Amino acid sequence: MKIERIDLREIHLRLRAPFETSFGAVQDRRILLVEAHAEGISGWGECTATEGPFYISETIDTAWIMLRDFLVPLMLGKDVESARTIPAMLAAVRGNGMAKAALENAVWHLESLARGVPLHRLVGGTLEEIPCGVSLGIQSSLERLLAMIENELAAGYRRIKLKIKPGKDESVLREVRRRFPHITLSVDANSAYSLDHAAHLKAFDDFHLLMMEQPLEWDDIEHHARLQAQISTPICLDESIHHLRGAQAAVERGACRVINIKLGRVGGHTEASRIQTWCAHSRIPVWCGGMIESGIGRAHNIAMSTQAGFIWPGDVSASRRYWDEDIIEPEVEVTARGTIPAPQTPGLGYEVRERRIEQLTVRHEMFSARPEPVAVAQDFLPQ
Ligand code: OSB
Ligand code: MG
Repeated sequence: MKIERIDLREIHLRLRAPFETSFGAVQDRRILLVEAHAEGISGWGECTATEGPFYISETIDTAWIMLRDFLVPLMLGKDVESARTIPAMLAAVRGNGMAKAALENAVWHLESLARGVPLHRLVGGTLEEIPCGVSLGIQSSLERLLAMIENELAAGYRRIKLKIKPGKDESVLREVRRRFPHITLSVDANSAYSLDHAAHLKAFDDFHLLMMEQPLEWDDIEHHARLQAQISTPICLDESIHHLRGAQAAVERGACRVINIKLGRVGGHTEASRIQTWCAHSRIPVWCGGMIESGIGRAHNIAMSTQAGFIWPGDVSASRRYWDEDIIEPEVEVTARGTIPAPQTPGLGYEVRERRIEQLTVRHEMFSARPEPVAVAQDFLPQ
């Protein structure tokens, strides 16, 4: 497939309710979409960078610049036999995994359409359906949080994850556990604590959490290893993991017992697959994290999660939990058993609603491969 054209678009999409983590709240999402064209068809990827550099260092605007000035030029006009070769083509650019993933994943989608197979099969997925959990933002009232949990359990979700930060943690967890003694419960701190809080975090052992996600610094391995040695709750790393080598180092150092794989953070389907394969071999559970994606990112997450290493429920949930109207058709729905069936049609398994995307677009740049120099052109030069 020769990559003939790449489009970058920014759309604005409003969440049904604000989503609050330890690093801030968001309601109006700015989402960067990448569309890659070849042979008369196109594939879509979503950049999962947030509006500000508060989760990891990338933002939607840094990703746009990286794509425009460095990554798109490396791909345009290139003949790509398989999307799996893309990380090597982009290797000269350091970091910027979310920008790279948006581009690589668009080509994975394109390739799945060209080959006429579902994307999840192309990336190596074997599961017929994926187990789903929900991530609940920090709430101003405990009553409200308890009602939300009740509601998500009734909808069938298999794991509840609560966002926490200092002051919004132990007392909340105690009440949630009192009300729901047996549910599968986890917490995510998004780096809100330091090793000085070790004794405080040790007290969470009493809550029998499935895991504690990224309690310490966003780029750390060592402090997490020291914390894990003191607590019995398994630590799950999110922000700290950017590639297979990092995942191996973290596991071998004892910094975590679980890994959250996010497609954007690890740079795309190719690296995500490598990490899940190694973790499955090493008996490290992995699960798919979310970045409050639109339907395009959500569909890629579903495809990734059908690989056999993804044994714990992920943060991939129904479109309607986030959006009044998604940008794919049908929207992502979750069964009463808390699962999403892997779609069986070629490509993402969901149609991209291009007219709706057009309406939501606030910025659009198009990049075309220069036409091939024509061998006979000199015959037409003036004598
Ligand atoms: O740490 O998992 C996280 C959203 C934004 C930034 C970081 C995180 C999250 C979530 C969202 O937890 C989960 C979802 O998309 O449902
Ligand atoms: Mg997280």
